[in-house]
Amino acid sequence: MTTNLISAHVEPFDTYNGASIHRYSLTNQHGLTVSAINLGATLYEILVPTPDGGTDNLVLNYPNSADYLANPFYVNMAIGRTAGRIGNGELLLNGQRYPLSTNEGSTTLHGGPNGFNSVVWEGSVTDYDGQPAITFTHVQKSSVDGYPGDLDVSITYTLDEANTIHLYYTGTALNQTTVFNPTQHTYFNLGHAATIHDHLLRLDADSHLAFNAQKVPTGDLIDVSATPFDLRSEKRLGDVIDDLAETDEKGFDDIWKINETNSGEAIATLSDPQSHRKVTVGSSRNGLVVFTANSFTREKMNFIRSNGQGQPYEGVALEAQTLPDATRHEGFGDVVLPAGESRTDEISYHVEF
Ligand code: FUC
Repeated sequence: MTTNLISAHVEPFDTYNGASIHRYSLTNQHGLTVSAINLGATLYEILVPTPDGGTDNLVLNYPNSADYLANPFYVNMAIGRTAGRIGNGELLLNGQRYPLSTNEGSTTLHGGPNGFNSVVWEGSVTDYDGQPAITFTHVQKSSVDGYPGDLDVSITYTLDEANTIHLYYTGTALNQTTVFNPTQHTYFNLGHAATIHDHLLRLDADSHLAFNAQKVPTGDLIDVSATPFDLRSEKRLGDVIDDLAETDEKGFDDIWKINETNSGEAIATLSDPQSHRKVTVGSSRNGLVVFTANSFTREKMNFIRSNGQGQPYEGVALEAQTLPDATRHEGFGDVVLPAGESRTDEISYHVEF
C-alpha cells in the first residue's frame, strides 16, 4: 500500500466571466506547497516554510483572476499551442500555410489571443503514481485559434518528497496533424527584495537565437562567448541588466538553445544568495526563454508582493520549450503532433530552501 505523503486541497478562488475559479494545492511533508488556478492553468504559488512558522511565495501572483488578463505579461500562465512568436501569424506545416489569429501586430505570440492562458480549464484532483495530483483539461478547437485540428490537452501538476514540482503537458491531435509546444510562463522572485537584480542565473547553453525587429527568430544562432548572454557560469542578473542598459530591451527577453549534451534534469538554475533559495529547471526540450520583466509597469500589475503595483525586474520568467517557430527553421526541433497521436512534454522545478 502506498502512503499518501502529498496532501491535496481545493478551495474556491473567485469567478471570472461567470465561471467558477478554484485554487488547487499540493503540499509535501517538508511543507512545500504548489498551487494552481484553473484560469489559464496558472501556477499560483510555490510556498516554502519560513523559520517563524509562516510561508514565502517564490513566484509572482495576483489576488484576482481578472488581474492575470489585465496586462500582456502572461504571469505564470500556461502557454500554447505554441510558445513564443510565429512570424506573420502564419504557421508552416507540411508544405501548407495556416493563418493564425495574431495578437502582436502581424505576429502570433504565445498561441495567439485565444491561447491556453485565456481558457478556463476543467480542474480536478487526480492520482499520479499513487499520489494526488492536479489536472487541468481542455479541448483547444481549431475554429478558435486557427491552428490545424482540434487538440485535446491536459496539464498535470505533481509534487514529490524530493521537493520537485513536475508539470506534464499532454497533447492529443484529435483529427488533424498539428503542432504542440507548450510552456509555463513562470516568474520567480525567490527572496524578499523588490527586484531580481541579486539573483544568480546559470544556463546550459552555448548559443542564443537571433531575431528580427518583431522579435521573431531569423533561424540564426549566436555564440554566447564573451557576451552578456554567456550564462554557462552563474551570473548576477543585476550585472547583465547593467551590461544591457544601452539596448532597447534593457535586460533579457531572449531565447537560448540548450546544449544537446544536457540530460534534461537541469537546464537552468536560479538562486538567491540572500534567502538561500534555489530553483533548478528541468526540461528535455531544446529552448529556454529568459525574460527579466524589463517592461513591467506599475499600473495593471496588481501583484500581492508589491501591494497592488508592478515594477520592472520584479521577477524573472524562465520558459522551457522547443525553440519557437520551429516548423520554419532547420534544427529548431520537432513540435509536430501527427493526427491521432499524443505527446507529453515535462517541465520540472526542483526547489531548495
Ligand atoms: C516573454 C517574451 C515576450 C513577452 C512575454 C510576456 O515570453 O518573449 O516578449 O513580453 O514574455
